[in-house]
Amino acid sequence: MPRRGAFVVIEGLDRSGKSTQASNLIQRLDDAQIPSKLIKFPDRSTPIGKLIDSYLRSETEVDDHAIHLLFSANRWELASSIVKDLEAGITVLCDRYAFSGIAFSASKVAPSDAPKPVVAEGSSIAPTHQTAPPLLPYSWCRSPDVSLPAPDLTVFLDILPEIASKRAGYGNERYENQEHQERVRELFSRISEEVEAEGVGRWVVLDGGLELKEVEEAIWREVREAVREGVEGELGGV
Ligand code: T5A
Ligand code: NA
Repeated sequence: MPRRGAFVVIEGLDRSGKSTQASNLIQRLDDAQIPSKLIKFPDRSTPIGKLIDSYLRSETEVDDHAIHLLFSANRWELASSIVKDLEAGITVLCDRYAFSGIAFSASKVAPSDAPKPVVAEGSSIAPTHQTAPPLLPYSWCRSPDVSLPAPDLTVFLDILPEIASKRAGYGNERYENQEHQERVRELFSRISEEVEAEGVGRWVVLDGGLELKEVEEAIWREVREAVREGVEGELGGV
């Protein structure tokens, strides 16, 4: 039986550079003659993925619970082929995964509940912001992805929403506004703590605001390591 491949996930806010870095990384793995495959979630090519695509472009309205379950189902559609590839010795690189699923859904608030400054007009006191209640409970958002194959390494490209918002193509899709992205960033931080506590692979935070080449080098250092380590261990579950 061949040594299994490493399961590597790239996560981050919208426009943090995930897809750019994922394709550079596949090239590097190729050059290093490490058999690898790139997948991306949402996979917009399947029937479920087409519905998700239409939702993200705001062409279709879907209940928040239902769309969350569809994002998860879109991962389950590919779960057995991910395991098969890993067992065949292929390193699987995944552009977004279950962590995006949790962070983007659990950060939703009703439009009317978006935080507003709470201070009387004309006051000299700096405004504070009320924390709006989430639309979907965090634990509910986690459950549909439980027991999906767990990554050996998750690279989180950290970027300030304000910087990401200045990058090309920002604002075209549903969640691309700074307030939502701020809440998503906080949730990713909570998820990273849980991943570490539960030992669901390694979670590495890299600065996605650096120059493209610098980010690429930093990712390569981590992935080279994971390719060496990952193949030794058993594949766990999310
Ligand atoms: N979602 C996703 C859920 O709600 N639930 C889920 O379960 C999942 C999986 C679409 C949305 O779906 C949500 C999250 C999202 O809101 P997507 O299809 O991954 O998710 O979105 P995309 O539009 O494909 O990708 P992103 O917007 O996230 O962008 P990327 O891939 O992070 O960024 P990239 O590489 O395309 O780069 C963006 C621009 O920045 C430049 C690039 O050249 C490009 O122009 N750039 C840099 N510029 C300067 N310095 C750097 N270091 C740069 N890196 C990239
Ligand atoms: Na992308």
